[in-house]
Amino acid sequence: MAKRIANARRAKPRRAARKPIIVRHEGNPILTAADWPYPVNTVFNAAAAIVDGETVLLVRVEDHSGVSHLTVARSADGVGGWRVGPRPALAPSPAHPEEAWGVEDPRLTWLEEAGCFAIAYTAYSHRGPLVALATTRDFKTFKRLGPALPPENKDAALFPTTFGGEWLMLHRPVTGGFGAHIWLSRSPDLVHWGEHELVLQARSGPYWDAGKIGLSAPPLRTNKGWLILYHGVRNTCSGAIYRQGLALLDLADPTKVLARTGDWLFGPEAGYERVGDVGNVVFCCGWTLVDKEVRLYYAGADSNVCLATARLGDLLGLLR
Ligand code: BMA
Repeated sequence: MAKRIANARRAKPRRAARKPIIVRHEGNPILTAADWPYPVNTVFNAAAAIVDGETVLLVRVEDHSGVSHLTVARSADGVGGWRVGPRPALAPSPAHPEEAWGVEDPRLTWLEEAGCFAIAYTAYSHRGPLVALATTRDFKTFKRLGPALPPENKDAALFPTTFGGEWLMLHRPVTGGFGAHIWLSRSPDLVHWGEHELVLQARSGPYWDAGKIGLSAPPLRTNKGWLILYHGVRNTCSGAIYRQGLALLDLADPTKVLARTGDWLFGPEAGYERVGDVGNVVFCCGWTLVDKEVRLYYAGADSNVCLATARLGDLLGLLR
């Protein structure tokens, strides 16, 4: 007995404190409505890309009617010195009734074979949100390809390359009574989509991603597979909590899930993530890769644009 107590009292060797994998930028939020050259309610859920060495964000902007459009913001270092466009870049068009209630949550992918960016966005129609596509080369002119998938569907992004001559897109249909999961569809021409396959499912029970899941940032090609950032929603008595997690899809066949994090990667902690128009939300639509550093552009509480960084190797390490 005495020996057991002595053993219990023996000081355990201290483990060095683990460095956090996700590091929030100390200047967060990096963009708010106060940075906008015209009056708006909130700016959030931005797509991101590196264009000619600059970081370009396509930011969702909610006006004072509640309807959203997209505006371009550029920065030389992706952190500060943002130059915000003087007017909306992609706003609901009367020629596109599917956008009647707004243009939301864009994801950008550089299409290698087509030599242009694809924007997958949520077009909010009178009869629900759907997935629409547009392309651009310069973020000044945009070519709409129209609705790709009918309501209710959101959280879509394209892969940068074709697979056997077909474009692939991840997206998140909502199936009444059967939850909200991530699917993959194929197209020969970016207009006609089919061969739909279920890829990643929401968990059940108490898990952080049990309520519903959806793609966050577009698939990122790594030598281990396609790195997927996705959001998970947990419904609680006081509302939903939106957190972010990771999965890895097979490089040659992205319908195969190679790994998925059990825990969330990051969730609402800071005041600017806890409090806002929709509290307890971290929501990400874009990331960039700069010298093996992944820069996540995400929104806190549907009210701002924030930056967090992580080493690519550390993220992949979570998916072993
Ligand atoms: C989702 C989307 C996002 C939003 C999130 C949290 O369903 O509508 O635009 O950021 O909810 O409110």
